[in-house]
Amino acid sequence: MWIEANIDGLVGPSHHFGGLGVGNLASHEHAGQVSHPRKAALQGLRKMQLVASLGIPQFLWLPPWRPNWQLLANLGFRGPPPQRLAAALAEQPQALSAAFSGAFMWVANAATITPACDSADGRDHITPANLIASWHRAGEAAERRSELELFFPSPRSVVHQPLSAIVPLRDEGAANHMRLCAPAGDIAFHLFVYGADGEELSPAWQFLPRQTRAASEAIARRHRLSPDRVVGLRQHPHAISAGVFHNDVIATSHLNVLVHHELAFLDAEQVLDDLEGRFYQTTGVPLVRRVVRQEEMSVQEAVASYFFNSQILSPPLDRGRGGVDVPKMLLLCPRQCQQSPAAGAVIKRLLADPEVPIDHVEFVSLDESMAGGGGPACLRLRMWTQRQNLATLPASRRVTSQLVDRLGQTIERWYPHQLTLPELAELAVVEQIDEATRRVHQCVASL
Ligand code: SUG
Repeated sequence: MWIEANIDGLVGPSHHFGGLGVGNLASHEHAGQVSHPRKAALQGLRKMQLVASLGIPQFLWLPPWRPNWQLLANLGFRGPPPQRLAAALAEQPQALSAAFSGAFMWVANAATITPACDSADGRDHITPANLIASWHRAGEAAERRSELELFFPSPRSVVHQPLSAIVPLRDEGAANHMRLCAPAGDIAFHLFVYGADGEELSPAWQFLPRQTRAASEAIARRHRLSPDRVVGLRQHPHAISAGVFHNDVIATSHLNVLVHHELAFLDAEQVLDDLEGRFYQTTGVPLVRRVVRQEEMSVQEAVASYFFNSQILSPPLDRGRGGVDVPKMLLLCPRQCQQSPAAGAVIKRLLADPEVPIDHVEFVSLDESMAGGGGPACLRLRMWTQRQNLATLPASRRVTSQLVDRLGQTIERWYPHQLTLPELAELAVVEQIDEATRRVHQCVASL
């Protein structure tokens, strides 16, 4: 029995709105506004606590250190720290924002993960995403390597190098990958979604597509996935222009359930019909695919409400013992969906559909993350493990009520209440960010 575990990225103390998300409308809209790192981290922690409280294995990754002095040095900003920071702010504010980036919280972009049961060599394969489309994210792969190796030790797993940092191989990780499988978890199909083939550019593009076909195909090859279980899908250019910078902004999936917008993919109906047939033949269970039509919810509304960035979760059935009702599947939506009549109608339709196993919905408040374009699903990376191997995953990163309490107190005490980009050039703020990072690392190490 293979089960899904979630790893969430803890928001760091330098969380701010730099406006650097390529094709990401929320990021652009909030650029330069006042951020609230403490609130952001507590909101993310509460989401992890909720998922853990359902009996779903929930882990977290800690924030890397900020600022990234190496990045500033590479860009030629040298000298004593105050001078370096002031020069970056004056001459290239994007560089200052990138050096203090808190975007690592969105770990759905950290890597593409495929479990051992899917690979020809019987090992888990992990490709850290190179994230080369944006200023502030390209350094994350190196920073996350030790956390990845902690969760995926050799020789059971292979943590590959990120794909080469070249334009045709733009890769943004699990946000553009969907693993569909039977509820037992071991027979799977992989959907890779990309916005461009490779090096081509088009004058029709409003925004640079962040994932390429060349990158997705390389990942499928190096992960040794069976080609007859891999499906490539092109993102609809209309969706990218409307602010769908990752597939998880327009499609969501879990086990044998796939919900997507009709404008998520280009010319994919035949491929997806075919997939439904093959999925049933191979797994013996139907692929429950539901399409949201444009008249039901426009792409603009999907981007505004972030409905498709909801997480679908399966609480373990043994929680039902003792008379507690357990939902078959739960939909964890951003609270913005409550303000969207279109999202409300789609949720109602899914709950009423007897073939869709989702029978419960919860709303979470993640406003600070949402303002940077990150909903519930962006904050988590899924991994699959055999139930009996769960105990071998790093206990220090497991979200328990004790960890939540202690981390909550640490965040309350040490994280900045609010931040703006110019404040990041102040030495006192830099020291506070450094101290807060040290405190959360110490807090987790001490448990
Ligand atoms: O890469 N936002 C992130 C949001 C990532 C969301 N992830 C998924 N969809 N899986 C991004 O655009 C904002 C940073 C800023 O505003 O400067 C940012 O990086």
